Amino acid sequence: MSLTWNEECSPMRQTLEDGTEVVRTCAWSPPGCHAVGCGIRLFVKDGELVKVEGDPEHPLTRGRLCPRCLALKEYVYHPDRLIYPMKRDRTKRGQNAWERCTWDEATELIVKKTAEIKETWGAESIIVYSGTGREAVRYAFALTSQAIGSPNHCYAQSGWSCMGPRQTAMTMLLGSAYLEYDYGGGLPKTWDDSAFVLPEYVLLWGKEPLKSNPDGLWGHALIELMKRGTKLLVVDPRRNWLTTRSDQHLQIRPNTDGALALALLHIVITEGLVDEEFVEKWCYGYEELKGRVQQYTPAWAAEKCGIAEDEIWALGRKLGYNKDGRPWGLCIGVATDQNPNGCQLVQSLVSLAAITGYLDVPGGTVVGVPMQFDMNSDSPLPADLVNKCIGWKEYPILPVLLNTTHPDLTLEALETGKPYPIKMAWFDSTNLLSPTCSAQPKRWHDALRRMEFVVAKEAFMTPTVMALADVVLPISTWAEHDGVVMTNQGCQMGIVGALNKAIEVGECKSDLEAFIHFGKALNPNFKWETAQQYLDHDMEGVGVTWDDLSEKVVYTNDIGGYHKHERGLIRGDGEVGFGTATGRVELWSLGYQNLGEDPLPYYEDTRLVAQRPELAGEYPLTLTTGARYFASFHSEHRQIPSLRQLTPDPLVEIHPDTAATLGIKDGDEVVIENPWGSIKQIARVIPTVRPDLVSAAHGWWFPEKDAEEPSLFGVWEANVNQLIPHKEIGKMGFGAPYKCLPCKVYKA
Ligand SMILES: Nc1nc2c(c(=O)[nH]1)N[C@H]1C(S)=C(S)[C@@H](COP(=O)(O)OP(=O)(O)OC[C@H]3O[C@@H](n4cnc5c(=O)[nH]c(N)nc54)[C@H](O)[C@@H]3O)O[C@H]1N2
Ligand SMILES: Nc1nc2c(c(=O)[nH]1)N[C@H]1C(S)=C(S)[C@@H](COP(=O)(O)OP(=O)(O)OC[C@H]3O[C@@H](n4cnc5c(=O)[nH]c(N)nc54)[C@H](O)[C@@H]3O)O[C@H]1N2
Ligand SMILES: [Mo]
Repeated sequence: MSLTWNEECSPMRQTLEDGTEVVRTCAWSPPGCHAVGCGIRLFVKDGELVKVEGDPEHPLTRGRLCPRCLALKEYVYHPDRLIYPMKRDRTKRGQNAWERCTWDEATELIVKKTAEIKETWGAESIIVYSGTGREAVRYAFALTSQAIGSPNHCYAQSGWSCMGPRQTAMTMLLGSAYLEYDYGGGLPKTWDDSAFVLPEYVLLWGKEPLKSNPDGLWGHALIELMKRGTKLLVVDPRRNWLTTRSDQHLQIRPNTDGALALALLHIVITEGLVDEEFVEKWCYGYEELKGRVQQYTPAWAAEKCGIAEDEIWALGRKLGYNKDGRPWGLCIGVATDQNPNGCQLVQSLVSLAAITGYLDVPGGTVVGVPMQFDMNSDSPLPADLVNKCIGWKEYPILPVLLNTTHPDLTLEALETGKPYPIKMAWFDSTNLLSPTCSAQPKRWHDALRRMEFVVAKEAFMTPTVMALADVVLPISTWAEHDGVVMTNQGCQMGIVGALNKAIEVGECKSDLEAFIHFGKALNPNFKWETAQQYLDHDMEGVGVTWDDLSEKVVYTNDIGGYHKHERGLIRGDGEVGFGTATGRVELWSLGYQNLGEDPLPYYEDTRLVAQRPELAGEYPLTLTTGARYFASFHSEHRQIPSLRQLTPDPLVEIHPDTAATLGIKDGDEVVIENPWGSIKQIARVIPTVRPDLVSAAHGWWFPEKDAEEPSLFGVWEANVNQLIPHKEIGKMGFGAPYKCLPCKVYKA
């Protein structure tokens, strides 16, 4: 690995003639975003943030910014922002009965209650909940084990349906961290670097990176490649800006992806479009895979996916190995996770990238190296306590991969008190009652209301905090604290950036500062003194100090370059090969077999309907949920005026023909209903969705509505996760049907 930086860049802090200070920094959270670390210039006058601009000197983002960063000022100084700690009597949960308190009072209360609960019920009766890859997540594991001393850290999305399936297939088949298409992210000159090869194609599957910049991938890089000639191949049941500019768009029925992926393997294998040398040298189980995919013909998949067979043949042939051609890169999104067949779908896609020979070559699919920093190791807990983590017995993949509880089994433990009673919750970056990190949010609500004690760290009063918390602690935005951001949380760290503190607001603390604060207060053996010390330790793996990073603002990092398997950079033991038992890409997966799964990929029809054929008549439409919007990050930003104005309502997209049959017009309020729930959203009649599909928004609550129970800011009105069943997941415990539900829609 080697880090580089541009020596000609402006200094981190500069003062303009009128006294305005300009601070160069990188963005993360709050407000929420994934770890891209876009380059920022903050303009500060007399201690107040006056302007936010993109930093033209950032090697990747080069001055471009999305509307959420541009609206930061509205967020920082919003009158509803939480800027002091507050507490509330337990009997008044759900009521607006908050009292301002000091950090000292809040800390004293938390220390006392935590000690009581640990003493009576054991440390395992405390669960820390966090959401998606915000900055909090980096410290939440440490908060759980090092400060609180509990083994139970929970990401509450049913079936761990974000990264669970993707990371399973990547780890089991390759023993690597995250895979991403190559845009030259870690090269000093990115896509214009001489070491980079322009991909012929990017296969974009269930991902819309322009809006989502997901998992630390800067979405706009795709446009740079397209400008230079890369063609897009897209698999998505909806049309969008990218699909209309693609070489091929396969607008399949939702959640038939697994069938399509198997048919693509069928094509490249039966037509001899594989890289024989790579397969021979680096793959395990090719003959078995070949045998398995014979049955999955393009004709069979065309029927399942509701598209023409020719389209599948054409796509398969473009993805085949071509020794005289340029590579293609794999770019897969959360839609590949959010179904019970997700582990099999991603297994097929990783196999496809491997056997066509474009794994870890310039312009192909970059293999992630295991992380260089420590996010959840360093746990001081004894093994017998760690092994109490909820769901580890039932789903042994959890300790191997994620070190968290199983989300669905966590809800069951809250409800039943089995395997042991759960008494305390700590919300550390999730608003799970709003339709985000939950399925069946009313069940979570009812179960969590029974906790003895609840702490939350938040930026705004949310439905979750209003309903459940006894103490809420204010957190600082990325403009208000020092920190580190590494693209893809360190799994594909092409960029390592500094968060440089520019302003201060109220009594807010960063997640890192709060971790250090509570570590010292709760654990007599806590080993960190200051945030700076922790950041320095965090940077050891990349070989610089925090001060150095802060001053340089951003480094590019070659993450070990290409062909890492040939150079001993993937395996923990430094040997060549992949990080699997056989040292090869396990197309026939020993890992899957050990975990009770079929070692080869297979296809299952959407179980919800296949096992309940009676549903098909009553609920004729398929519901997909949660496609991202520019103006919000999950449940955040609903109170930010310039962003809310871009998307004022929860919208459900319906095809004009379907809408006409149902007597629905654009802008009508409609009911979306299935056997698990019924909600209302606003119809957006638009030809971008398939006629058999409706696409509903997630993350909606209404900060302008009544805050108290039972309204909770109107959180139940448009709450699409009420329509998602509990524990309808894959065999290894991952993948739930967030993007493939039966439903009906009618005018409200
Ligand atoms: N129906 C449906 N539901 C979905 C999805 C879908 O596609 N469809 N997508 C799912 C996916 S992929 C995910 S990952 C989950 C995400 O779900 P979550 O990550 O749980 O999202 P939020 O509920 O928005 O919770 C985040 C809360 O943390 C606060 N916050 C923001 N930044 C920080 C920070 O840095 N520190 C702290 N302490 N707090 C912070 C915010 O104010 C907000 O209230 O949602 C899932 N929910
Ligand atoms: N602005 C913004 N950015 C975000 C977030 C946010 O809330 N707002 N959330 C963050 C999080 S946690 C995540 S996980 C990422 C997710 O970001 P992405 O991985 O880009 O995923 P989505 O935007 O949910 O959906 C991408 C596409 O999947 C399609 N899709 C729906 N159902 C199916 C299906 O069955 N098959 C296929 N092939 N495609 C389908 C949708 O039509 C949509 O175009 O975004 C992150 N970034
Ligand atoms: Mo996610």
